[in-house]
Amino acid sequence: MKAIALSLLTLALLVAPLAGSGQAASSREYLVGFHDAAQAADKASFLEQKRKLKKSMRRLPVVSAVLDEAEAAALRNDPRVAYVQENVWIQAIDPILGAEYNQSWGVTHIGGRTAHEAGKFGQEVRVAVLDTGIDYTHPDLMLRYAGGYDFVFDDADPMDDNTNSHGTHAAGIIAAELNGQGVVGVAPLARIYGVKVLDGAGFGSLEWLVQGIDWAIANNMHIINLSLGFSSDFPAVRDACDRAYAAGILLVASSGNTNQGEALYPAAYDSVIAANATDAGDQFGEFSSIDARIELAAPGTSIVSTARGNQYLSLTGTSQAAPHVAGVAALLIAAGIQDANGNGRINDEVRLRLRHTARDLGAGGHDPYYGYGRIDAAAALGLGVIPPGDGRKDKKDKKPKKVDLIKGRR
Ligand SMILES: [Ca+2]
Ligand SMILES: [Ca+2]
Ligand SMILES: [Ca+2]
Ligand SMILES: [Ca+2]
Repeated sequence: MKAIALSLLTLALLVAPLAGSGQAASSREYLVGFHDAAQAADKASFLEQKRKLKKSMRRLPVVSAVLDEAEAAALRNDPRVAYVQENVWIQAIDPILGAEYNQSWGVTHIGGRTAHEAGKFGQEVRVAVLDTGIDYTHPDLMLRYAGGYDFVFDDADPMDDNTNSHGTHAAGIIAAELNGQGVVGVAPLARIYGVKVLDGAGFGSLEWLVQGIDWAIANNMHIINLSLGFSSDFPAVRDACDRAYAAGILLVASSGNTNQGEALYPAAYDSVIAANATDAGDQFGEFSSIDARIELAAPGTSIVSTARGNQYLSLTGTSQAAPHVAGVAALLIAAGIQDANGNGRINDEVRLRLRHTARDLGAGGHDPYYGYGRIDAAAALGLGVIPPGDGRKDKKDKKPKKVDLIKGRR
């Protein structure tokens, strides 16, 4: 990928003058520069006697003083004085955050930037990424990472050891830091938990997966992201997902890169949101599934996100779609969505909001390609509608690397 230009903090002048406090209304603060230090010291003591001195610089031949206009004019005519400059406010130039939004086209496309500009960042929402682990040393993830567990090696260190950084990539789509570098996630102030249930090759066992779901329930996760799947309906997984959902957790899973076959489990379960992939033109990702159980569509082609070893990587698949959905869910939870039906949990309300505010695509209403439609963070948060195609600045696609952990092959 192209290099990310780091924005520099530089200073810009504003034009708001600072009135001298406690002085006559016509008095203002000035910086007075001299040609040499002796002149400055001489004038400093004079101004101090007149109680007009503010500060004497230690090394520079400069004093600051509160002066009226006549005094300032007199100093300007003094041959010892190099300049008389009114004091004004200055301000840091904001980092060029647009670069992150250009990299993260999916985040921008679904209204993520609109959400962020409205102060919606998914603050403090707990998202468990059940995957190959997370490279929590990545500068775009290290502040977002909040813990986790490794059920593959049975230890508390869920470092990602997957060649394609599968879990690290999903984590970045959900919550990569809005820090002026790299990419930005949908919910860049969410808390990310790495729950490693897949090994470095992308394979996992049912036991690891069930343990991972159990961990998420025990640790009060709000959301579980499952960029994984299989064609068999295993009662152990079904029961674990149903119980997690009943416990109030929102579960999002990739439908599977089945090339228009049936959706995989756990996405196909009622208790889990099945996410299909769309491209920057809201077209169906042809590798996705076609199934009446598809619930939502989300960006999943040529998605640039975090990779192991301080890298960024473009990946394509339904594995990239699910984390976009999880991110929007985090925005809604942080925004304080209410338990409207009074059943003691909000995951059902979040789910309905995601459906009702999705942009309907393809055949009218729910359909087996896009489900209820492509997710829209701005609409879900009631922030209005962004123009279609927004944020897709660089049309020149990088060659997508297809990752297919869903089907257990690479
Ligand atoms: Ca970033
Ligand atoms: Ca489902
Ligand atoms: Ca509820
Ligand atoms: Ca439709």
